[in-house]
Amino acid sequence: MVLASPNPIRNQTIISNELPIVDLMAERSETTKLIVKACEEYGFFKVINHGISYETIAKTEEAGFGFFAKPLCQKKLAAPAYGCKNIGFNGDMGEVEYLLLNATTHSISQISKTISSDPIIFSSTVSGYTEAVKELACEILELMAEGLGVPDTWVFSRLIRDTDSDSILRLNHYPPIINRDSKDKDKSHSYNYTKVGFGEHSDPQILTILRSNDVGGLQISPQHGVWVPVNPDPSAFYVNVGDVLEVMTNGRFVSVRHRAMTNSYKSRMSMAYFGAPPLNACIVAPSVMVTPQRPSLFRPFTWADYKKATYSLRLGDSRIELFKKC
Ligand code: GA4
Repeated sequence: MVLASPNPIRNQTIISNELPIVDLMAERSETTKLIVKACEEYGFFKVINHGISYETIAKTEEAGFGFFAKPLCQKKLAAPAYGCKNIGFNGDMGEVEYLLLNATTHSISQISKTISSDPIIFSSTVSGYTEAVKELACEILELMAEGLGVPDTWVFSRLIRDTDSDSILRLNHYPPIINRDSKDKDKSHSYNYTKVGFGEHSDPQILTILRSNDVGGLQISPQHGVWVPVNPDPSAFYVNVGDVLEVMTNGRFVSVRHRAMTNSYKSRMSMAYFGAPPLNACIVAPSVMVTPQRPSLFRPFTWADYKKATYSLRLGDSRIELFKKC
């Protein structure tokens, strides 16, 4: 069903659509097929029956909201892990504040001292969550390899299990746009008044495991100029293919472009785990992904090369293009 877009971002079609749902308790061969199809068509799916406890998720959400509720001057003490409105280093901005943490227990424990007055609790909560979503990412990557017929089913997950993996955890807080006490409330007649929280981009890493509270805002773009809103489901995880996985599947899986919009009245908080390789890992598709019908699309590179290119470009730029064979 195609709906006329009532939001202020013009010339874009908003499509309401059912996105793929993967049940991790379902029969394995069905699950692998469904995951492969979802990654080829959308680069995106929802996971239910994922096995991560409500408590693990709720405690981390609470720790995140607790931090974002602090006065700005206190939050700034956590810089550069904390940022407000700035995205990357090249002038991108959004209606978002965030915590960006290296996803290792040691690093989380160090940075927690600047984030929380109870760093031991904060650190054990966030590390527990990070370990749980990392395991989920590995399980999904192994199902993907199996579904693709790659004999070494650890070929993708090994990169994020590596102790030198460059994975990160990001908590994004999107404050509501309309402050009921201010003159902004005049805008409230426009029932979904919204702004871009985090602009259109693809994720550079291997796989992203995303969870948000019950406030919508995430949209994916399966085609240029088409946006599909993703219904919030705090009990589920959303998974998207990153650029490195697109390369490692020789273009079979798509690294979907997506963005996050703010909500008029409610705070949205998302927690994204970005599973990444070690800096020195060579990114190349396993041989079964390359056939005479599907010749190799990308030249080999290291994650350090890709990360450097990522940070030298703007948020919405396509980085993967730079690594295509001529
Ligand atoms: C998008 C995905 C992750 O949030 C992120 C972002 C990173 C950043 O905020 O520092 C980037 C962005 C993201 C891609 C392009 C570059 C780098 C901001 C930016 C302009 C942490 C990541 O790895 O890439």
